[in-house]
Amino acid sequence: MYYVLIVGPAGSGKSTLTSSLAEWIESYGMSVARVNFDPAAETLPYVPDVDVRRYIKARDLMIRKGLGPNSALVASVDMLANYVNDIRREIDEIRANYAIVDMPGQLEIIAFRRLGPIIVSELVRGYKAASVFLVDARLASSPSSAFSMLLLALSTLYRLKLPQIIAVNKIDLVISIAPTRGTPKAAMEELFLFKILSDEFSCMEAGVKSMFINSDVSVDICNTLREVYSDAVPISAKERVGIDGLYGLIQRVVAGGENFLTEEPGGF
Ligand SMILES: Nc1nc2c(ncn2[C@@H]2O[C@H](COP(=O)(O)OP(=O)(O)OP(=O)(O)O)[C@@H](O)[C@H]2O)c(=O)[nH]1
Ligand SMILES: [Mg+2]
Repeated sequence: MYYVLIVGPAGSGKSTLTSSLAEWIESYGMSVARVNFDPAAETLPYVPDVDVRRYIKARDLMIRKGLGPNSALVASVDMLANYVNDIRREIDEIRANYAIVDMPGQLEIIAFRRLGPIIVSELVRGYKAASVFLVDARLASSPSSAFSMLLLALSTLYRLKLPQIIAVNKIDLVISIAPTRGTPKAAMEELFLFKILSDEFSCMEAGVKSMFINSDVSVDICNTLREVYSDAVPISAKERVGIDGLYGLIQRVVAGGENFLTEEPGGF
C-alpha cells in the first residue's frame, strides 16, 4: 500500500481531490482507502472508508469544552495523536493499493504545530508515502502570491519530511479547460508559479517581477525553488482535469514509475 496525503491551505480543494483522485485510481482497477483525517469536516464529497471523526469531532469539543472553532480543531488534532495506531489499523485492514488521506483544513495545525508532523510520520510509518500540496490557481498567477505559495509548500516540506508534489488546483477558474479551447498545459503559460519552476523562464525575470523584496533575493529564492521542485502539475479536482498527470507524478515518487499492480501484485 502507498500513502498519498493531500495537504494545502484551507479551501484549496483537498476533499474534492481525495474524491476525484480515488475515483480515477479505481477506474484503472486499483483499490483505494479514502481516509478523512479532518476532525472538523462537516460534509465530504466522498464516503470515507476510515474517518477520524469516529474518534474525535471538533464540533463536539466546541460544545463540551466551550472552545472556538480554531482551538477546537487544534485540540482535536492533538487528541488524534492518541488514536493514530487505531486509525492505521483500520486503514491496514482495508488492504487497498492506495490510502488517500484528506488532511485537516487548517494547514497550520498539521504542518506547523508540534504534534502534526509526529502524527503524520506515525501514520505512514513503514509505508512509501507522498504528499500532494494543493495551491489554488487564483493564488498562482501573480508573482507575489506564487512565490508565497511555493515558500509555504517548502516550509511544509521541511516539517512533514515527505516527498512532495505541487498541484495547482482549480485551473478551470483561471483558464478555459473546454477541450477545443485549451488544455491544462495552457495554465502553465498563464500562471506565474509555473514560470518560477520552468527552466524556459529566467529567474532574473522572476526576481524583477516580484518587486517588493530586493530582486537579488527573489532571484536566489527562484533558483532555490527550482532545485527543490522540478515541476508542478495543473489540475481541476472538480472538473477532473489533469488527474492523470498528477497520478503519473505520484507513481513516479512512490513506485519509481512502475504501475502498482505489476510491481506488487498482492497489494502489500
Ligand atoms: N472551480 C473549482 N472549484 C473547486 C475545485 N476543487 C475544489 N473546488 C471547490 O472549492 C471549495 C473547497 O473545496 P474542498 O474540497 O472542500 O476544499 P478543502 O481544501 O478540502 O477545504 P477545507 O477542508 O475546508 O480546508 C468547494 O466549493 C469545492 O467545490 C476545482 O478544481 N475547481
Ligand atoms: Mg476538506
